Amino acid sequence: MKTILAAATACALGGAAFVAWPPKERAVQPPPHPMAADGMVWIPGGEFTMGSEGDEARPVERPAHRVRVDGFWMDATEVTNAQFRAFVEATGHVTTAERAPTREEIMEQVPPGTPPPSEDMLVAASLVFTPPEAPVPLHRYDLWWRWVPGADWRHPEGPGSDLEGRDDHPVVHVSYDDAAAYARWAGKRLPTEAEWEFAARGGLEGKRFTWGDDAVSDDAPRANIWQGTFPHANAERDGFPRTAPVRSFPENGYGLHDMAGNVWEWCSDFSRPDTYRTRRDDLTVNPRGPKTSLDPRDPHAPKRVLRGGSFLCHDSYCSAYRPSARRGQSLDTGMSHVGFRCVKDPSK
Ligand SMILES: [Ca+2]
Ligand SMILES: [Ca+2]
Repeated sequence: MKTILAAATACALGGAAFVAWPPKERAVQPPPHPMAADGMVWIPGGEFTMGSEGDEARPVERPAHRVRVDGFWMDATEVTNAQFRAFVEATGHVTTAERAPTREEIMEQVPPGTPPPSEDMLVAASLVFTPPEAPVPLHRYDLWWRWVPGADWRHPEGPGSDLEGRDDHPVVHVSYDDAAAYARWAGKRLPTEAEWEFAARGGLEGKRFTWGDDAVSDDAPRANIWQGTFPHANAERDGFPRTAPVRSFPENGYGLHDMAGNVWEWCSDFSRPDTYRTRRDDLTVNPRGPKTSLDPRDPHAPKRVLRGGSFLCHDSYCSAYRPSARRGQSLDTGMSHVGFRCVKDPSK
């Protein structure tokens, strides 16, 4: 739901898996595609181990299991503010965060008997990361997520902020519906989480991170994540306290940037904690996720999967920049660290 409750799920996650390098499929010539020059790269498809049995892996990442995905095109970067602006100017799209929710919309996503929201909740708003001044308990996400009226993709930190100098930063404060609308307009679609994870691994088999097994180091950042002590003291050793321009960090083995960190990315699968446990076959082919979502802690809000972690991830807190890390997010919730990228099927 478009509420602070959605932030509750905060970060979390763990990793490992594999794919031979170079993958055999790499030898296959990518099919011709009119969008190939539009910032997309060819992901050859193949088999890999999805999920993780590693020490950092959360229950939702287990069990690791074999999956095969067909080849597809994928945006080399997260969708930028400039790209999203072109979509809005062409279509007149108004994002979820720019519309005031109705009382009925909110009541649909809370347990029966919940008191109706107050009038001040019925305004256009979004959740903005607002660091506390001192250490706080790490389960108190409500101490660093603030419901800010007027926060939206054009105003990432709320009224008074803008996109000056941020055309090449990833768009944020986009709901699943906004991301899906952009994808349709662009003639693309959102990735399945199997496609996303296969692509994030970049052809590396069984590695903890998109770059291999080398540990995350505050002194040598490999992605736009958090350095220092979360959530009050960001050492900013990577140079970016919030979003970074896309392509600021090295690409992975498939030519993709920021599959670890910067902003979380929407996938098309509904989110359930038992998704992997229901996969009985030795090889699951092109999985598209469950038919409905389930979050036992928040059962009334439909959720889809987010991948990749964000500029708020640190190994002391969530390590969600691992390629197996996954989290559910309610469809109508945008946040200041959530964006997306698109994929496209090869031309027949
Ligand atoms: Ca950073
Ligand atoms: Ca990302």
